Amino acid sequence: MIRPAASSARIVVLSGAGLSAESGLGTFRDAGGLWARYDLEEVATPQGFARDPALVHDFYNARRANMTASAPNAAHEALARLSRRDGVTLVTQNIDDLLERAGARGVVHMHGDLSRALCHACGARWDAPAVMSPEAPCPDCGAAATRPDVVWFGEMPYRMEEIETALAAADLFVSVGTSGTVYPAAGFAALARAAGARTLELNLDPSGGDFDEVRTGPATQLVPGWVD
Ligand code: BJW
Repeated sequence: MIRPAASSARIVVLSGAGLSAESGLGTFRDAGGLWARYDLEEVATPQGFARDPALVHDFYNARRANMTASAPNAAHEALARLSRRDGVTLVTQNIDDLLERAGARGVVHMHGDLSRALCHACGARWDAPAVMSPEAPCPDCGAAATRPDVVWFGEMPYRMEEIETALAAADLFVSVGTSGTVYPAAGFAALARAAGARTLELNLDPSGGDFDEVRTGPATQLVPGWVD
């Protein structure tokens, strides 16, 4: 059985929407998930944003309000405890701040951060207001091109070099609550395994990915059970 013991000194954890599901934030691809209710081409691509920025802002404003009203769960808290050990890298595809609010250190938000705004024109970043609108000017260049600081399809995920370095050095790779359908994150288990790491999946439903061990169940039970 894989545990985060001394033999697993360098650990990379990749989390997905399943980590925050029990905090009341929707997943994407489960029945009734976000992609059953919204067209991803319209709300999660640069082309969709160019066509209808107000619709995209509505989608993210609603999710920001949900995030603010939600609280970290036992799985976020367990990963926060883990993040205080040396050699641990927490990478998340989630754009919520629940890991940080649980006290996690150094979280790598590869798909961005719902709490931040980005200017599509000049690349400036700042704290997002509760409600963003297409008319709001960038505080740096004045362009009316502000967007949530999140990574859409066709865009380069953030901090890839750092993630690839951590994967190459990992003794253990753990995937928590992600369907493993979106690249490049979907390829991390295979990369870590090719570099010599053991791989473990903690998920409600197995993703069918490249794992030495798979444990099924809700994140709030599996993650504390593995960490502590
Ligand atoms: C529980 C649970 C509980 C539930 N407890 N578990 C072919 C055509 C076109 C494009 C491509 C192509 N092949 C590859 C691509 C590229 C594309 C891609 O992967 N497309 C695929 C869909 C095919 N990727 C990109 O475009 C990315 N960029 C890119 O590749 O750049 C080039 C590059 C290459 C190589 C290196 C570097 C760069 C960008 C992807 C951006 C994704 N953006 C989104 C939306 C923005 C953020 C947001 O709005 O939140 O990110 S899409 C959406 O999916 C979101 C998520 O982060 C991401 C992953 O979803 P996740 O987290 O896995 O959620 P679900 O819902 O899928 O799964 C939930 C899981 O939880 C399930 O397994 C449940 O069982 C589980 N669960 N309850 C435990 N209680």
